[in-house]
Amino acid sequence: QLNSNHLEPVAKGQTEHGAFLHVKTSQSQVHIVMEQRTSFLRRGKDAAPTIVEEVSQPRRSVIEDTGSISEEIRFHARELKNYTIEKLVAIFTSRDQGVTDPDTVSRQAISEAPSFNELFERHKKVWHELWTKADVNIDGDRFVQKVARLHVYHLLTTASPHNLQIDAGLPARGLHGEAYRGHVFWDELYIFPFYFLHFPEIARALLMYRYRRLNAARAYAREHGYQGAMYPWQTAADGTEETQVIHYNPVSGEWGPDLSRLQRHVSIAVFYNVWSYYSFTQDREFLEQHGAEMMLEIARFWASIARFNPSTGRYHIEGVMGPDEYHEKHPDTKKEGLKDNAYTNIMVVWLLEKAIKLQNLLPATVFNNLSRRIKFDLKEMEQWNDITRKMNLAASRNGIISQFKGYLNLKELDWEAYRNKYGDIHRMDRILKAEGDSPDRYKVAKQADVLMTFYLLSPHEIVRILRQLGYRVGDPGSLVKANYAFYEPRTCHGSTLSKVVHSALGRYLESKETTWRWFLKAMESDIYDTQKGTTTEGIHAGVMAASLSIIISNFVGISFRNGHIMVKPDLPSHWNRLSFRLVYRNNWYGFTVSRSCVSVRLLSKEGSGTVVLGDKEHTLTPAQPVCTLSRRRQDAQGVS
Ligand code: IFM
Repeated sequence: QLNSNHLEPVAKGQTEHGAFLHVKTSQSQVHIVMEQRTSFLRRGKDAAPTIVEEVSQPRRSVIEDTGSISEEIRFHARELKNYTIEKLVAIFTSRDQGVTDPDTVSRQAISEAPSFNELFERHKKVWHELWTKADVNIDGDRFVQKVARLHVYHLLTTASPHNLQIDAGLPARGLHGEAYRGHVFWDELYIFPFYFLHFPEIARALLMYRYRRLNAARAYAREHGYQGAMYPWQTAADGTEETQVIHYNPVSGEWGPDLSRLQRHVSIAVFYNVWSYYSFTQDREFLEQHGAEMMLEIARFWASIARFNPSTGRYHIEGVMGPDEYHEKHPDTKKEGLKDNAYTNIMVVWLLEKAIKLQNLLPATVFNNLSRRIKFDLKEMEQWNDITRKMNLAASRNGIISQFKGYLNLKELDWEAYRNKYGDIHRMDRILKAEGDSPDRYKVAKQADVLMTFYLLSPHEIVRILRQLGYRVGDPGSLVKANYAFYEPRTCHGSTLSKVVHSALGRYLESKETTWRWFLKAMESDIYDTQKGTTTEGIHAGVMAASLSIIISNFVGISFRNGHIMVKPDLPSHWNRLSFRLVYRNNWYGFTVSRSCVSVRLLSKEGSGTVVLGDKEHTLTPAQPVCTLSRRRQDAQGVS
């Protein structure tokens, strides 16, 4: 029952060369003008098309309806002759830069437009440039090759170089349908690495969407009694909270409360993306003028929501939800939200440490000016530092990090019984609620939550943070293995995002099989519409982009450390060869990985970069642009 009619007619009519249609969006009042030119051509077999109005005068008429216009062309066709009708449309909106009257501009554009053939040549050239930067070429796997390109294509039709000029975020479901009303979520966390590695300028433009909504995030924090900036779970044009408050359950046919706005962790994602963008690009201008301000304000928010409890001697965060959307509150309480969600608390420690670093990272004048502008006092960092040592994590047993306070005491779900009864149990929340029960009572998750921490931080980093907080933990490898073994079987994977997280973690489990199994499920998500109907409402941009990241991070084994590119390939055994390009810290590199050899080439004409292949460090320069590692040496170095 959503209103799917978003356009109001303004004007339309016939023109000398075709027709035009002027509409405006019903809420935001953006004017959109489409001006059409139709030419009637006859194409000889080899000859270029020529305008042949004189040969057989076509009769044109327009058909008008409310908010629509079309053209009808009648002519006498001769048997065995080819005819071409060329329709060009110019589209301008009142939001285009340098345009005050989209009517005039579109009319002028269409009258000056060259032929379709010429436009098509330009179009191909632009796409060729995009593909050169983003393509991944896989020999040995037709399915993955096809789907990887499908994913690249849909990401680029959602956010492309056009985004540099417009104030737009990246909607979780692309620009392809009405799912989630085009809202922007934390899914950026999964999507941005694609842009960091192939189009950092687009990533920057998307981050600017967040920066322009920093004031709205400040207001949202204040509205809830916090300091700094709290980004809303779902956001659209003006940066205010857009999350629905009721949720339809198709299993029961009833509406119920929706608390998902308590996913305050979206502010962790914004911080993480700003920091990652800076690490990938070293774009100091962005950091100094925009990024640092977002980071400090987000850190302030987390420091204000974390409350010190003198009786535990620790900081706690309450009233939030983790990425697992099934748990909305503790069972048998009315209070909304959870206490001490591990993903949130660990990531907050990580981000506060990064925010503290800003003081030394920024030039003193920049830091001081910014502090003055946002009334930042260095004493705040003392408290942040205290939190990084005393943040609470709910008690853990046998190396299992408890998802939140009380999680380990929840009931086990009878998975077999539900599988037998319902078959598809991806949405256990809806099933349990329809039965008058609640997922809050069970160890059942929609998607990776504790494991999400391992998607963003390395197991070493997590162990370091846990030890710093005073928790006894074993070695990083055992920690990730134990938590995967515990949480994966208790997860429904009701979100496509869950699949990429579980695939990515395969690298720490030393399990090629795990990586591959989840990777395939991720690749199948949209092309097969595995959620049965959700793809028709819009693509899943998160899984599309993150599946491409798995190719780079897991199969080619690329990671970035201290400005170096580390490469440890682990290709699926049936892949013969893989090649692609990426940009890191302003230098473009070309990678070719085959069964017998890995080679990396510096493509930029200036600059230099360090690549670590196997255990050997190579400095690539324009004079010495290539490094290679042969299969024999890979084997000797234990690279599979
Ligand atoms: O942001 C996600 C969330 O993690 C799971 N449900 C769908 C949202 C939008 O993709």
